[in-house]
Amino acid sequence: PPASIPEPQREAWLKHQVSGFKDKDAFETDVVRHVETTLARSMFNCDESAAYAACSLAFRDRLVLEWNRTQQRQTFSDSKRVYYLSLEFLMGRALDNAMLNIGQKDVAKAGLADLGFRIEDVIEQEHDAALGNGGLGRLAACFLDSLASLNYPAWGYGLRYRYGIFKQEIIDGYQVEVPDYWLDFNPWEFPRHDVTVDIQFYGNVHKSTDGSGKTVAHWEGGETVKAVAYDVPVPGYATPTTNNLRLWSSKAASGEFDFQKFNSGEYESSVADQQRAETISAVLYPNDNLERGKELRLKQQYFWVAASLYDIVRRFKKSKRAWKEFPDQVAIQLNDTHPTLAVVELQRILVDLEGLEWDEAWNIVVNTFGYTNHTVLPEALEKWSVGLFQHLLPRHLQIIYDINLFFLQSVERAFPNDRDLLGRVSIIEESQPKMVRMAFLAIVGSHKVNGVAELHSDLIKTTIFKDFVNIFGPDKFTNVTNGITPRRWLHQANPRLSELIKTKTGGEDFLTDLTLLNKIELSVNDKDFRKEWAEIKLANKVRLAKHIKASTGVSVNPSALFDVQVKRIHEYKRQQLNIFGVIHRYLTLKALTPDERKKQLPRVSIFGGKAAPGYWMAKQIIHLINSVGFVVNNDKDIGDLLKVVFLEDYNVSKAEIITPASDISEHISTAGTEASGTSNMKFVLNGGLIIGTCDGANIEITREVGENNIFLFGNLAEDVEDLRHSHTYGAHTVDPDLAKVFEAIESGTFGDQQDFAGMITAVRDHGDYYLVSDDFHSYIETHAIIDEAYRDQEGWITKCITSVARMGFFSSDRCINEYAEGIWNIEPLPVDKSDSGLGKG
Ligand code: Z2T
Repeated sequence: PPASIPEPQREAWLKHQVSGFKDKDAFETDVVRHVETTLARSMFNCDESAAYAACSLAFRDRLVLEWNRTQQRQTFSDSKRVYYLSLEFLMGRALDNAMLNIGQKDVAKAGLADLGFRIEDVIEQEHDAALGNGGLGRLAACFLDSLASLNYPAWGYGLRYRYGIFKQEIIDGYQVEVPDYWLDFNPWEFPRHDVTVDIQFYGNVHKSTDGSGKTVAHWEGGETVKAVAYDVPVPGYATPTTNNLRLWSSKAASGEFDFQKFNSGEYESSVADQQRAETISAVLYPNDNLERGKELRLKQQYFWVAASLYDIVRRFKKSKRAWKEFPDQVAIQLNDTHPTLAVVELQRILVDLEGLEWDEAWNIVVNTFGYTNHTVLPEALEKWSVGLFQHLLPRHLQIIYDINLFFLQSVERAFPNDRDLLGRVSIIEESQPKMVRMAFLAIVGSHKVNGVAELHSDLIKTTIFKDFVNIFGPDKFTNVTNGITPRRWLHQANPRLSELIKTKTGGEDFLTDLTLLNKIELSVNDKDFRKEWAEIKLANKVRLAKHIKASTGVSVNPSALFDVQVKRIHEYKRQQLNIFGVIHRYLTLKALTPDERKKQLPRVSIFGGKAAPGYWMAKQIIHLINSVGFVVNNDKDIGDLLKVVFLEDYNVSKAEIITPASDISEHISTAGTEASGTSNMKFVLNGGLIIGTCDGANIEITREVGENNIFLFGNLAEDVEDLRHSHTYGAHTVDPDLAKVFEAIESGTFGDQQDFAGMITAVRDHGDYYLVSDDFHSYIETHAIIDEAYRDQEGWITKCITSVARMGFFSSDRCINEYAEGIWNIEPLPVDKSDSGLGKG
């Protein structure tokens, strides 16, 4: 039972309760105290990293107060909570976000200045929390920000990886991976050594009959690993609500190591047990849109899911409600299929451990879960071999077989004599070896399935999940178009633009109601506004130019057109199309006379992104970009007309510098392959235009900003299949301009042509699966149109302002409200802001 302070002593508690910083003095007091006591240093030994540590601890003290209050409020109100299960949370830095969300960055800025520090330098000391690969993980982080900002009772559940996504170094033009050890000093997590769960693996199932003749399954033996909770506070913007992100860390069940083994001389094996346990949460799998079926990955998934469900069920049981009320108290969202075992685990808890009847339990399960699909790429759809399941999770395999049996029986009743259909929708794929199809399990175990942009949601209904739409009816399938948090991606990343917008929208309300952005369209012809707008973009480009110089040594002209493609490197995202286009531009410039060259528009092509360590083609693309940069950037004929840079180690904090500095960004996936994309939204929100295919959220961005304000090109999703077919069975000729690009590469212009042979043969000889050649002409033409549009600076600024004004739809707040209403059935928990211990400024 929780220990409560008796009434007579509570007055003393209230008197000393922590609150927001009254003023910068109060802030400084705390910083100095943390430097001198917590860190045991002094003013003679306080560098920027110590200032960061102390400043973070000072803010953390404030967060914790509201965090505790929020948890109390949510518990007492007994309201329904949503649990967002995600194997990835790409949080980035926490300090700047905490200062802005609490509304006390100004206080910190002034206070740090008094103490001898620039706030920007202090913020930069923080190591990104990079527990994710790309879009899926960053989406989870934006959702946490919106959930807290909108006062929804919500928890995130994830894994506390010791190593997040690797750090990328570029050495001689090649990617080199370096481990990302980020936990050296992390003030944002709170270990809860008292919150642990024992997780079982392997073993056997044995069945017995109870008194009433009912069969009961017992999962016995095997090995046990301990899950330890680490909690991270998630502050909302301009609200006291501070939600919780709970990350699980694995540890040997026996504690440090097994003393019995140790004492009996089995020292090595006792240490080995400990290491094997810790391996589970040791490292994030670095693949984006690819699943390789590794045992350790399945172990991670079960470890995290089982610990989270135990926690959720434990919390529910405290309420003493009937089991059938579980879905009225609990909504669980599956971020892709990674947590799908939760469906099976909850059924196991209810049937095996709590003794519910199968049907009653299953009803609870289905009403609890929602499943979000993030991709249609077949190589990314999770499948696990039945053999691996049998070995690692024998009881879960039995339950999956039962779920499948009852499901197929219901399909058989509704669609008699359709054997093909049964084979197509079976959760077990009858292949060699047999496989468990996790997406099908997630669909059957959830009451709603959603895609992440309109086109994507339509595609899943007509392709990979078509049969399920027939079986369950269309209402089970829905769309929730992704969004991004305007706090981090506008206010934090682009403070000057945020300030300017504030002057036209009447205050900061646009940061919590992004549709208010539409007010700036009234000022599109306001001279001063436009001038200020252009100055801000230039200042952001100057800042990026400095970063480029410092990190690559390349000087770029800030008034050139900045053309940016930063995202994970993947053939479907087509960085190869971009770099082939750059080579085409280079060859075109070279062929001009010096006089003609002078009339050309200067450009900087900026790339960034990580390749999965085992993705050979993606690494070749990185190498080609760097090789082209080396030649082009040192070509005296070219000068400032074209620069090509590859920015090392693209991550959330780099994105905060890059995004506000782009004129054009590239979102050029083969139509139908990018589920949504979210950086497209970030770039437009920051006053950049985009070149893109009719894919993912580009389509809805076009609908919102208008066709005149976006540069679309390329084939449509509906034509992709036929085009691929014609490559294989028709006469496939490479686009003539692209052929010239290949010639240049093959003649050694960018170094040893052997290094890039794979990229060329993929297009020329192996069916050009991603339609690089089919889209090349349209791509080049569209870039020429962009050059012309950019020459008209006034017209360009009009496009940018108009676009930003129309981006309100893409706030993750809108998106979270749609989930809350359409899928989770949860309500915000209102808070009295004056009741909070924090100020607002
Ligand atoms: C990922 O980042 C995405 C999808 C995945 O499917 C896996 C990963 Cl790691 C399993 C991305 C999509 O590619 C992107 O289009 C989308 O915007 C993002 O998820 C968030 O929905």
